[in-house]
Amino acid sequence: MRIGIVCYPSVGGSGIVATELAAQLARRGHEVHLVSSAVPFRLNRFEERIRFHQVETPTYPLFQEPPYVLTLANKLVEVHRIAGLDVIHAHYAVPHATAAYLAREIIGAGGPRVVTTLHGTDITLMGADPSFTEIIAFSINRSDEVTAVSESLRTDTVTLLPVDRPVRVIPNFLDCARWRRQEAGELRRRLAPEGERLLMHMSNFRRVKRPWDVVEVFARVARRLPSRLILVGEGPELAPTLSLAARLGVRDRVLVLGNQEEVAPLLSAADLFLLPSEQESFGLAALEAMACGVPVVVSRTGGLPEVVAEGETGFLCRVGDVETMAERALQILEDGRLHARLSAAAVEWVRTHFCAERVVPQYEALYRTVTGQA
Ligand code: GMT
Repeated sequence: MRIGIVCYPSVGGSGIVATELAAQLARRGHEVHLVSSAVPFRLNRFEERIRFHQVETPTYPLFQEPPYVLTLANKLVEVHRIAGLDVIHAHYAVPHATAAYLAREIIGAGGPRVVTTLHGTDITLMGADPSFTEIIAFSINRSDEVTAVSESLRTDTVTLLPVDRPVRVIPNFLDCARWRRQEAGELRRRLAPEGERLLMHMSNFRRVKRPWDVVEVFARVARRLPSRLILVGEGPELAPTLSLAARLGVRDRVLVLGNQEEVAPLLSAADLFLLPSEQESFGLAALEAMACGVPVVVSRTGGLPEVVAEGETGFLCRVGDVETMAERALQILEDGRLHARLSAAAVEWVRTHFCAERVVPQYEALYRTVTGQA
């Protein structure tokens, strides 16, 4: 099939999943056209059969807001005229499914079908904002098929918005050949020269991630165990988080790495992963950690209970309950047998449920259904 994939290029789970889906589809023989405003963050390997199309949005002094949704729709029509797309797969309802809808209308009969995957922010954060409700619901309702990355997000979508289309759940996935524990002895020696325990957090440091809780948990752990905290990613809450670390007296034990492309080696050196988010429709970072054999302590919110097996691959705690999170973290870090059990189960859990070979065929089946080839 000829599939157009539309996603955000920036660091974030939706762009990562869309890019990995593009790679997996290309390897299965499909022709993939990735459409975005810049080369997506993880499109860092050459893949035959993936072509990237950049959306340029010229600005004119008269118009204050760049009309991205229009230039994206225009680009999708252009790509269709060149490639004859069977499907446009939009990752996010707004603005991507909106632009895909416009493109389909412009192309008219015999044009591509629109599949929309919901990733969370558009529903749980923007969906509740009256400035967006109507356009999000419209863009979902006019899609030919709609998927959500977790059962929790599916429920939120149909509860919060006037959606009349069925929403199927297709979970996020990883290329398990790449996402696995790697030999990390040398890296560990550098990151934890005194044999300290390594805790890690990775996010875009937005308020929804509650990175201050990471530091609160770490400070409690560090009082009992020699340990270090590795922070991967960047965002508006990073500086206040580091100020808090300084106030709590642990700043010198926090290593700030910024955005990193290759995180599997880093994760392989870690003992524990923390994700104390307020909301997380899926929590791809926790999945990546578990794939590398790292037990996780996460908040019980959104789709995380579907991603983390409580007591088997990590622990789920109430949002903001840093005391319990710290207790759970210490329990895992102080008990070698528990750590080994959780670590092995985490790898197995991801392999059984979240590898590309299991999930990508679900998208292919959906494309066949939506184009009448089932
Ligand atoms: O919240 C983020 O980190 C970014 C956001 C995105 O657009 O990539 O993530 C959302 O989609 C990811 C991929 O499906 C999910 O793993 C994240 O849980 C989801 N974020 C939220 O729900 C807040």
